[in-house]
Amino acid sequence: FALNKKHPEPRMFTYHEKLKSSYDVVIIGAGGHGLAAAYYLARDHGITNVCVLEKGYIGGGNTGRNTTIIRSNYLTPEGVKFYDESVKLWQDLSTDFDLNLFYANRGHFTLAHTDSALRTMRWRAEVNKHYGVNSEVVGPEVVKEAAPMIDLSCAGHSPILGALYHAPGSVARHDAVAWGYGRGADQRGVEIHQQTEVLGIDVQGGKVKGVKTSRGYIATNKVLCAVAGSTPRILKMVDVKTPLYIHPLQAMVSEPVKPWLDPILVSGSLHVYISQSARGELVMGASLDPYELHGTRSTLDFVEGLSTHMLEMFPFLSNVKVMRQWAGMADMTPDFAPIMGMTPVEGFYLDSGWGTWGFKATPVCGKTMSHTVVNDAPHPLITGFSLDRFRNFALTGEKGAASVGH
Ligand code: FAD
Ligand code: PYC
Repeated sequence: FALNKKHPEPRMFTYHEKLKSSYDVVIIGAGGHGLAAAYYLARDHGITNVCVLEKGYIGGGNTGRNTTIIRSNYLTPEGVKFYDESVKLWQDLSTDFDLNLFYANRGHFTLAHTDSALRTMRWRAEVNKHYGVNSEVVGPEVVKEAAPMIDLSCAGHSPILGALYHAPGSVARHDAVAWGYGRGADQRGVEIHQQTEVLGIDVQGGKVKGVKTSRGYIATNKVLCAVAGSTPRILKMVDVKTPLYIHPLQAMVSEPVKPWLDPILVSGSLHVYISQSARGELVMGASLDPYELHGTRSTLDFVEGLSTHMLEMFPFLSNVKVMRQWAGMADMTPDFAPIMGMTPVEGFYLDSGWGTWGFKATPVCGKTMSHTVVNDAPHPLITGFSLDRFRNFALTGEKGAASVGH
């Protein structure tokens, strides 16, 4: 047996035996957001003395647990502009990384079963069009044309009156996104340390001085926290208060079946959504669990409720088997918009409040947070998402566009 000496470089990531004693920037969390920030810090700003610390493995948090829906049909001007920028970045990522992300443009329907839901769809469509985003309200016949297997009456009790149709709606392979950003950052000199937990943050005189980890102390003046469902634990270390609360969000997939569903469908009233993956699995989810819990337990109650409503829309699925179910910890905000940018602690930057909606934002978060860390000022696209908004009563209300029931 002979090793292939032509390719001595690692296939994906370099293993670093030791942490350095200091870095220019320390990023906590090797999910999509932390790795994207590392990637753009290196690629766009030339800052490579950076480490990403991950207590588990790359993409093992919500990045590897989500249902991969990408869209920009939000409700507020701040949201629409921000997510639209992300959708544009998504379209080039596979080429950028030289890695197939299975990015698939499918079209996205948010089904309306009541007059009041239709009114919100019209509102969203108008805001979207105003900012150049392709969304429009359509009748039930368009839904039937796009998904012929659907029962438009939903078992007779929740007839579909129309939908918000968003042509750019897409799906992608979620863990490949983390790998692509991670590999791109690694190739540019960023160090990724898995199995390395942040245990404390050294703050002196209101400024970040270093980070205590399970593998030793690191000196640094800049820390970016991108840990989604673990954000409250990190915030305790710097004594910063936010209105974040953690709820489980569950999902499940079926056994693979032949392709029959092109678009992504979300039902507001039935509180379920579905798409079909490149492998043929039906990827399905429901509402947030109604209790606060810092855990990733998945429940029978969830599978039963979701299956019941799914069969109301698609009765022919009654013999299709459920293969896997799981949960992630969603870091929810009161207004369903993220919390991004600077904090009262100098050198501590926050990328959080991603709740049930942050996968689609991965590229734009990397772009805007790297800019914010480098310039010590929030990127213009994230000023509506500052922590201050809760003190100033200037919320960015996105609940009507959250897609998942609450
Ligand atoms: P994560 O991927 O969670 O990464 C954070 C990382 O930080 C983790 O790997 C964790 O191990 C690490 N970490 C935590 N504490 C520490 C510590 N002390 N030291 C070191 N490392 C630490 N969004 C959408 O846009 N579309 C969807 O369809 C969608 N569906 C979803 C479905 C489900 C079931 C769930 C749970 C979420 C869904 N989301 C969706 C939301 C989306 O998954 C998240 O908002 C997004 O993945 C957050 O990415 P992240 O990189 O910020 O966090
Ligand atoms: O943000 O589109 C979304 C979404 C769908 C399911 C979970 N999040």
